[in-house]
Amino acid sequence: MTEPIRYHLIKKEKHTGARLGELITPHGTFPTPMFMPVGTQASVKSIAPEELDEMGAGVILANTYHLWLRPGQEIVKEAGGLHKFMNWDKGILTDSGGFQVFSLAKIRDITEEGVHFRSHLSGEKLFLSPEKAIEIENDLGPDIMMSFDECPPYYESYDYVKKSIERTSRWAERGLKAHRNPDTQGLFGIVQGAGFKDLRKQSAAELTAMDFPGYSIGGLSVGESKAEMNEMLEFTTPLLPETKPRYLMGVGSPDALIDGVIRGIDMFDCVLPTRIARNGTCMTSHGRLVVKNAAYAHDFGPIDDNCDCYTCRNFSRAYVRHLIKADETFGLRLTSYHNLYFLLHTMKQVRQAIMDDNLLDFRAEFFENYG
Ligand code: PRF
Ligand code: ZN
Repeated sequence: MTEPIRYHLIKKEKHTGARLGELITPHGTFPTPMFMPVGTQASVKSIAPEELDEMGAGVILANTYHLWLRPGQEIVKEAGGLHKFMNWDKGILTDSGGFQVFSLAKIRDITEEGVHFRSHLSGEKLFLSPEKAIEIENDLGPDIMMSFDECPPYYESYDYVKKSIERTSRWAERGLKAHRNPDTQGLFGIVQGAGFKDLRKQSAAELTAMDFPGYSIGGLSVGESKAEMNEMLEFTTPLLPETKPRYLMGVGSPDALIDGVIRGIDMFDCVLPTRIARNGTCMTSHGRLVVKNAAYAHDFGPIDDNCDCYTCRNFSRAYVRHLIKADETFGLRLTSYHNLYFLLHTMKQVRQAIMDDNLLDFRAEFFENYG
């Protein structure tokens, strides 16, 4: 079998667990560590594919759950798959829907077979199983697909989490069997285990035995402290094979990205940069800036004086603030563009710091400025 997804480790940073590498996919190669912008409904909200390309996003994320409900995977398949449907010819990764069902849908019943729930759109009764999630992901056609998992709350009981990870392992196995395109789409396993190290270890052992082309770490950034997340990462990444990519799901604050990279993570995704952008908040080299605030009404400088993105090169804080206050959609386009550019650019600096073996110095300087 030819592996659709290959990870190439270029070098390890001297003083940390950070890895510089690249991920080779059927739709191009992207450098790692990488942040993946989220395009839940086959669109990174307000940003065109051409713009994602120019800011250096080699891979984006879409959601099985949302696209299954609307427009339905049959329509995406009829279009020739997600890449053609949305006119994006670089990497695409889809989440399996499990996490979205748990966070969005109502009245759910988790059984060995799968999850019963009601659509958050229509209220209709639906059922998602490992086989169904994989069938939808096969139809959507991303380069990387996620296994169907359960993400238990971080402070759930030991007994529940143990049952949950064992079921997630059985679901991963069922997903592997149901996967129809293993030569063109890489399926990742998802390590769970909440805050229990021995369960994280068991989950990693069961999943790595199934030999996935990549591994995600799920169940983090769900309400625990940053220190707890970092401790769990430090424990978990060494349990994963060196030769495969490691993806930390749903993490997107710049400080957490850097701390994840230091602990051996290669890929991240999060709605954070685009979500806060729509609400008038920017990530900058001096920390978060609420450009919507009255303080910027007369400020004709750029959002971030260290940023050379389209927004910062051409528009002032006062103008962007005005657009957002006036509900002009161009305003949220400008802040979304800047925030994505900022994270992608930060990751580029992180890769350079790994190359130069000075990631800890980079971290210290970044944290001092970011606050
Ligand atoms: N599982 C899946 N998707 C996810 C998560 C998870 O645990 C998280 C947790 N941070 C975000 N997205 N399938
Ligand atoms: Zn900018």
